[in-house]
Amino acid sequence: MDQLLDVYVNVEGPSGHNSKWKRKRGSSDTIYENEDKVHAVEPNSPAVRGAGNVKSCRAVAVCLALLCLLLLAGLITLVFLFIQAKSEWKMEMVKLHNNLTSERNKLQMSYMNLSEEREQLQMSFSNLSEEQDQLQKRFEDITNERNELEKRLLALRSYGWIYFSSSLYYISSSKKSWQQSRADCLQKGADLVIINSHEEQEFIQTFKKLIWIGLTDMESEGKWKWVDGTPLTTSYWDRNEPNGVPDRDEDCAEIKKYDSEQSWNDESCGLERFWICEKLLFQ
Ligand SMILES: [Ca+2]
Ligand SMILES: [Ca+2]
Ligand SMILES: [Ca+2]
Repeated sequence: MDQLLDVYVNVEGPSGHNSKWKRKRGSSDTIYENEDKVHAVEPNSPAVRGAGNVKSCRAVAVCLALLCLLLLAGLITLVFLFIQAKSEWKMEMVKLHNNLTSERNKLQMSYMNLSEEREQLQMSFSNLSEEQDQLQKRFEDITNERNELEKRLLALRSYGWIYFSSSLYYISSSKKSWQQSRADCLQKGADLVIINSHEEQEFIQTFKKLIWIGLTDMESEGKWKWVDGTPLTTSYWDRNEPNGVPDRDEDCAEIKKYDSEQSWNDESCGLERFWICEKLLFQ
């Protein structure tokens, strides 16, 4: 019997059926007393488990609340960072837009300057082309003139004319008076030679003849003039020349001492001498 009581002591009654359980057992109050004792100290009883569940629920709630706070703080942080990043992005975009606008304006200005320079270069090129055409035409005209002069020179050489220092000279092969000599030159479109330089003086002397030159004082004794009316400035008179006085009537100049630089002599105009005509190429 003691063993049986020990068995009931260790048996847990089904929940909600305490009265039935008590009827079946009905033989011993000791057993029920032990049963109450068992319900008072059982750690796995529903009351104990309910209290534990409440504590667990509270802990879970606290944890969930903390987790929500953390999530909320993280979300706020993310929103703040997003707004800040968006603001910085907008500022960067504005800055980039301003830089692009400035670069575009510079490029437009450079393009305009280059366009103006191109137009100026085109204008200069056109002007240079026109000048080149004019120079080319001028060159062709000068070439034609030179060719024409060469032809005329060749033709004049065939008639006894000689070219020297921008003039043509005709040396006669016969002798005539000073007036007749000059008339012959005028008929040829020239005149008696006028000696303008030392080189021309030396050139005339190379013919080594007694030659009339275009110098006379027949209009006014002692006032020597060239046939073009210009007064005598540089002279090459021989020593003691001119010695024509009124009674000797020497009013025309000739080359006499052609071996000497001072070769001029005044002589009577009626005497016959060779003569030299001079025709300027450029008058
Ligand atoms: Ca001359
Ligand atoms: Ca004289
Ligand atoms: Ca004389």
